[in-house]
Amino acid sequence: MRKEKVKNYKGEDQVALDVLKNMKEQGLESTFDRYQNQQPQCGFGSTGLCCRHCQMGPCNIDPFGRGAQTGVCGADANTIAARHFLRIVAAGSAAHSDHGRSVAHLFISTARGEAPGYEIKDKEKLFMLAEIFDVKTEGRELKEIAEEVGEMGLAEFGKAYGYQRLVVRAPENRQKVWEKLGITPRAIDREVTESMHRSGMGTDQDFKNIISQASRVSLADGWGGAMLATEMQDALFGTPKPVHGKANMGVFKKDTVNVVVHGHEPQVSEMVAVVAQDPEMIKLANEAGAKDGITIGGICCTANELLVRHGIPLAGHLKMQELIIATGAIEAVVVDVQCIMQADVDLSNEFHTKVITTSSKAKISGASHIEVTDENALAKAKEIIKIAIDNYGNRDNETINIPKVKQSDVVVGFSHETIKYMLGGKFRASYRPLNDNIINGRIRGVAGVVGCASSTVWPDKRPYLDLVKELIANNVLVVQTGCAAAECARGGLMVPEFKKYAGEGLREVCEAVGIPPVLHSGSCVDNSRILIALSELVAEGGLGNDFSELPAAGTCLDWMHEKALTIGQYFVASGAYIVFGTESPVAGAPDVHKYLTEGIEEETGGKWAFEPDHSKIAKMLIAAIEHKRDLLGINEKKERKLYDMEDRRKLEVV
Ligand code: SF4
Ligand code: MSK
Repeated sequence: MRKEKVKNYKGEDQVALDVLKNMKEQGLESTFDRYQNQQPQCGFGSTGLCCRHCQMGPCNIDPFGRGAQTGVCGADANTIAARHFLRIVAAGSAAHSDHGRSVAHLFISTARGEAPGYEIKDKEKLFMLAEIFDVKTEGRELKEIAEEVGEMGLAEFGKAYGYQRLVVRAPENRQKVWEKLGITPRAIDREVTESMHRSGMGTDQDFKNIISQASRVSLADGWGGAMLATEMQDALFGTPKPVHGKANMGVFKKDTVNVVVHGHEPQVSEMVAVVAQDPEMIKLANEAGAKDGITIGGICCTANELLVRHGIPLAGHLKMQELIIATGAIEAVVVDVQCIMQADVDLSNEFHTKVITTSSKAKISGASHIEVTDENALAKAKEIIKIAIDNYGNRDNETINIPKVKQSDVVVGFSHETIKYMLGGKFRASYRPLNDNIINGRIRGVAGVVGCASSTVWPDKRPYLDLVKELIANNVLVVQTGCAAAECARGGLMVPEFKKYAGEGLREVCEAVGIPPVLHSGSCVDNSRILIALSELVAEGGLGNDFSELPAAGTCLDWMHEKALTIGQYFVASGAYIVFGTESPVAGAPDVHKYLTEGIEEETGGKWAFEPDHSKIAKMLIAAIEHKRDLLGINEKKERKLYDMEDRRKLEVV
């Protein structure tokens, strides 16, 4: 391992700072050091002005107009930046959708009885999917229905003709907008392939046309691959319902065998979690000296999946993965796909920790590989847990440093079905109360605060906590997914008691309904839940006839993965206002930037904003929500008190 001078840190996340201090004393580097070591990063790349799509390049465009204004082939800044944007969005779509494909395969294996340990847990969800896919249910056995639904789901990836079936869940007016623009998504794989084709040398060279494909490939994710992943996972593992859990690094104990599950696809981690509760395994752990048994703690979206369905503790998000390993108390890090830092392996070698890869798609040099398939998952999960138990005795007790931090309690699991149920009860499940409270102004609107928490920002600041506090203080209901949700869970924002920090109107509604003002809806693919919740708001009536009319907006502060840009683009293409807390990835091409932040609104009804000053973002979202309220004619005349930064600082995080 490269041991370089580690920077001094100051910041607000004491838990992380304690571990970072310890790492510094041991001469261990972290993602934060590597980020510093990369400075200054390439200005051409970060503003979208670098093209290496053919071997005549790489080509750069001089943003100051002094040097080259075209690539060797004549491609200008707009073409190069738009292609760059499209390839990011296509890659994000590919990642989410390949996840969805794995779930569809597991769904079919489970239906055929070829995947021991898995079962179809949520029959209502299965029947919902059967209805959308026109699969007959009457007089048929469940496994037959499930197999056909699985096949239909799988066909969405590669079918030769037609459009994504799940788009029928969008409001009718929205479907018409897509039809008019020619961006209704076809087969998922086709959209990804066409994106790669169009963005290659010498094909699509009209930036608006390129961005329109970015819309279509992103919609193939939001209303295709990601939505299929969410719904099929719900059918397999259960649709999330409110559940108590814990969040933060201290979930791991000195006297337990500690296993981290990390990545995105819950197939492996579901089995690992089941096996960890097996009395035989607990006995083995006890015999190995771990008197309190086995602890499973999650990182990234695998963590979110387990937390929202089973209340299994969430240890942290993306940028905490190394800090968790550096506690020296982790026997095994079991990873599946996406957001796994290669550096985890080197760091683990400084301790007794074993990194175990499980997917044929994601091996890491130096890690152990145990290939998990639908058929062998149960057996392999046992093998993995036994490896972790055997490794417990190899700990160096002197280097163990689990931060002494109070775990944050959380109440999570707010799927759109749950929200509907909580609003109206079992027999009158409906979004009506939410619509009414938005119309009467108690709740001003809804904000999605989602996506990554990257090494570019923290631990100097915890911007998600500030943002969410400001939003709820201004009576905006917050819905979260991904690492943004993990950060707010760690920060103690996801308990009903947190409603005391909400504005009066939102607080009253939360009290009446029994929900926190900050709703954890799941992982990155579960942004599809937000799309469906918004469809429900439109269908319920009184808030316009399309997403673009709703008093709603979304944000991701420090996005990292390509998937985040894809999510942003499918919301923009669905009619939403989306603010990302970074510089524009197409800043070097002012025409493309202007189109994404202004012109595209005339077409899709949604638009982007990029604002690196995070302290401004709550106000931008609130202003957008109030603007939509004005247009709907539901804004009352009386003056409202807007909480500003000063007021917000007075709010304490529990
Ligand atoms: Fe350069 Fe054009 Fe090739 Fe891109 S496609 S690397 S701009 S020559
Ligand atoms: S894990 S994609 S850092 S949210 Fe979904 Fe977190 Fe972003 Fe990975």
